[in-house]
Amino acid sequence: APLMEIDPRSPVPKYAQLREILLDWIEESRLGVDDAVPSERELGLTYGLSRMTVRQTLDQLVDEGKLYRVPGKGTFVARPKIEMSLRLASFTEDMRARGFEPGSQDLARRVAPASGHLARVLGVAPGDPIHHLERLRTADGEPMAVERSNIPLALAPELDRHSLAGRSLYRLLEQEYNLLLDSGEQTIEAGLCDATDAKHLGLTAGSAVLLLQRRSYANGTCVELAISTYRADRYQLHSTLDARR
Ligand code: 16G
Repeated sequence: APLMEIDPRSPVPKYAQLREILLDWIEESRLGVDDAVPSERELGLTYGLSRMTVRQTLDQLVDEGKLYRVPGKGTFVARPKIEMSLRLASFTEDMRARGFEPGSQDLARRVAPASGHLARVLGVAPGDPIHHLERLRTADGEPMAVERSNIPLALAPELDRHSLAGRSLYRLLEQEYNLLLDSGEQTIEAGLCDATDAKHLGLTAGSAVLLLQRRSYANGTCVELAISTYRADRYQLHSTLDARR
């Protein structure tokens, strides 16, 4: 393929033209994941651009998560983000389907009485005992999300007796308690990672994250309220859009 050039007469700003060029390199695999992008100086010389312009392009691509910087080393091609599943799938199922090895590390487990708010959300009485499970979820050993699950104790007594290390919670609920999750609702919003989750996820506090709240039901009964923090640098949402008829 012919090398793209910067067209000085184009109405498209130069930094945006360079962005297209670099994205082409990535899409055509001329630059692979973790490959170094030529330095600002080199790019400037090759394309006749000022260093300021080149930096603007690189900054933008870093902000978008297409590239990442290593201080003192340079700028590199980032891995493509994982498309977050918008089905009622378990983390384990979802990661396996993508060819990653799912993992789970217990951060905390306890039983505590439901606050008024939690009771309302779960449809139980305030003060009813609730399992709180806090887990770090990994894909091929890499931290991806912190998931906090709230499950009424009455629905899954002795859940705390079962180890969840390397095990699927949804599977366990199905096998041990006959709770087959069949519907749910979920909100997803942008947020900033707090210091605790940042430590678990290997991020800097204040990094962008996706905050998810999911309520899932088995046969009309709310089984789980999950409040989760997903890495925004590793996940994106994708949906198919049908025109309204
Ligand atoms: C998903 C769920 C989570 C659930 C987990 C069970 C969100 C947004 N989604 O990640 O609520 O606890 O699956 O996964 O948190 P597991 O069966 O692999 O333990």
